[in-house]
Amino acid sequence: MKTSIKNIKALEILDSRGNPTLRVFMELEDGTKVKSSVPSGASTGEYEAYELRDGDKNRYNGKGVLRAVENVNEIIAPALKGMDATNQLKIDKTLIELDGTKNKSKLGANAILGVSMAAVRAAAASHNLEIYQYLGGSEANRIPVPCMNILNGGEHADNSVDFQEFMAVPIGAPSFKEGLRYVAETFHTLKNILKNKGLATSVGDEGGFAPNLKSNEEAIEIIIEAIEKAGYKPGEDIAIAIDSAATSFSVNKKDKYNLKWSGIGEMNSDDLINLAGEWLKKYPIVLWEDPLAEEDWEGFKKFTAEFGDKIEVVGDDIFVTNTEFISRGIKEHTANASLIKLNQIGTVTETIEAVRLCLEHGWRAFISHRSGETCDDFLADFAVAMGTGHLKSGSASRSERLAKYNRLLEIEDELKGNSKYYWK
Ligand code: 2PG
Ligand code: MG
Repeated sequence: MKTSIKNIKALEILDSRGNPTLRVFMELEDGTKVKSSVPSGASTGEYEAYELRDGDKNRYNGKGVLRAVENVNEIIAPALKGMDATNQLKIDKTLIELDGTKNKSKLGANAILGVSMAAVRAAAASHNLEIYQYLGGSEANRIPVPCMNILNGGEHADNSVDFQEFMAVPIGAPSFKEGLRYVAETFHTLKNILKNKGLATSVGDEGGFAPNLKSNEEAIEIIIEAIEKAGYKPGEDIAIAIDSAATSFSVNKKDKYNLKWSGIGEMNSDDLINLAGEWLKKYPIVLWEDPLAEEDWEGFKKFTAEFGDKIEVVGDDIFVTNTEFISRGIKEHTANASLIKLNQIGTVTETIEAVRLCLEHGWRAFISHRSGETCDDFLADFAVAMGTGHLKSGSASRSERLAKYNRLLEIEDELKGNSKYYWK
């Protein structure tokens, strides 16, 4: 068969932080050749699928992925050879069975995801289809609103800001192209403001600025100033989204927090909820991700009860793109959206299942990159295919971030006026 898998091979490459990751090459019988590269997180959830690293301190501080590479070359490749690349369900099921563990710790979710994504890419290419068409069908035309993380803190930066991501969200733009321009201009204006204040304009892992600010709130105020100075109306043209990544400053991953980077110190869940309430009164915030830590189901529920009718409350570390946790969240009203990261669960099929589960229950699904990325732009096509309306891929600097945004520009252009762009 033309679309049968002929060869699979993996290679150890480096991600945007200079840490090893995998690139998987796949060849089909009809001569189609593709490659896919795997991202890697820093503020990871406890129950994410397992990222297999060598642990050999003599190489890359133990972060090598030669075992995962070997698992692709020696175990996965022989098992998948001859299989039809268009049968994604079978491929992903086979990968899950070959691994046999609950969290993909035997072969490594990094090994598995590289192959799973390569199969999608190969099948699409073999049919002369773009990935967003192959996965999303011929009517896939919704381009996601780019939630651009222009100010970095927490574990993604070495500064005094506790909350990990402050995103500019071009909710009032007429198209993706214009939306991207709105927030890229805001990014550049922010740089000038920081410079004029004598603050650092170096960037964090996701390309946003990482200045030492006097408070977490100053991050929002300075972004609002940048939005206005760039000529836009806060809340109308551009709104704000936050990812607290609260697990990273939680002491017990539950209800005790220590805002260590700013030096604010101890807080409990109620303190964080009250703080959010104050900010929501003052600032045009439309989305808040991980306002509380991954084991703080009670806090999350309270937060959602208070603010869920006004804003999108997204669970990242708490749900880890896993339908088991999302189902519990839906039942317990823990949030009203889930973050979606392919490598948190490890196969394309399971990621699509997570998205569907959200949409079927009136939740939103927020498609996301990882803080460690490559220039692979699979995520952009995936977001259009899922049609979930928003994605985050970092800032307007660092090519691994722009690769996704630029791909979305391409897709919007290709759809020749038949695309849709709207916040909700
Ligand atoms: C997050 C992500 C991506 P990381 O917390 O949402 O922005 O960070 O990849 O480090 O988990
Ligand atoms: Mg997050």
